[in-house]
Amino acid sequence: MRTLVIIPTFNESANLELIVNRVHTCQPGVDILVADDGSPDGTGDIADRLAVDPRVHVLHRESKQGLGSAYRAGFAWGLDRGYDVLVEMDADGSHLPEELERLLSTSAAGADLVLGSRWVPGGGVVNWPWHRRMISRGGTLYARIMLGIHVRDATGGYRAFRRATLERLPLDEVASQGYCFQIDMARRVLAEGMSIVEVPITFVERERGESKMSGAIVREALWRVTVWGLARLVPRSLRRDRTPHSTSV
Ligand SMILES: Nc1nc2c(ncn2[C@@H]2O[C@H](COP(=O)(O)OP(=O)(O)OP(=O)(O)O)[C@@H](O)[C@H]2O)c(=O)[nH]1
Ligand SMILES: [Mg+2]
Repeated sequence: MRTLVIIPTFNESANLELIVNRVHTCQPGVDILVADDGSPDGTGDIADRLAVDPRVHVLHRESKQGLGSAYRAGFAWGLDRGYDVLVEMDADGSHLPEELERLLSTSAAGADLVLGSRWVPGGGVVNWPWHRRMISRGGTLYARIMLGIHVRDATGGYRAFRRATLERLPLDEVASQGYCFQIDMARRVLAEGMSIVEVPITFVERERGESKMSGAIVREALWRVTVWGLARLVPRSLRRDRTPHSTSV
């Protein structure tokens, strides 16, 4: 199995080398793709330097275009090059490379999508303030109710997709940009009748660099989940019929 770990970066100069080395210490056989959005702090240059190791690759994009867009570009890059498993991992050390083995073995056992989950027995968070816990748990609860998806951690970003899973999804149609991207991908996997398996992870709050979490990212998720949920929950008969065959007087 050829595995690609995709690490999106924006201003992660204090973290990138550490995380790349940790991944290769834990999993020497995996390749890494750093998807950098023109970080002003020089993260892209660090990635280029790390790419003297043939297992490290870099995708440079000119400007900050969002996490969802970075992952879509990373998936396309990995699918084009024949990888069997594509992993999402943050650069800031929140996703422990030491736990990657658990995701990979669950993927190899047949899960179409493996979610690293903070909110299943054995999972958890370290050093997270209460408001981040509330956003994470509240976000998943809202997604469960609105979208009818039965996952415990819908917003987490430590995941392993099998190649065939991504090939079945219309990636070009996924418009979510922030953390809503994770909810969007999970709902699409389930809508296609594919399987999600959650494995416990310990999410450690970043120690270096700045978070890109923002009010706009939370609002995007709220808005999109509400729209998708209403489309699912409101009976068709109550929605305005916009089909070309309808007549209105
Ligand atoms: N390429 C790219 N990467 C991004 C973008 N936004 C965030 N990232 C990266 O995505 C990962 C997750 O972002 P974080 O800022 O750590 O978000 P978070 O983990 O929810 O927030 P914290 O817990 O506060 O760190 C990090 O590796 C970021 O550098 C973006 O627009 N483009
Ligand atoms: Mg983070």
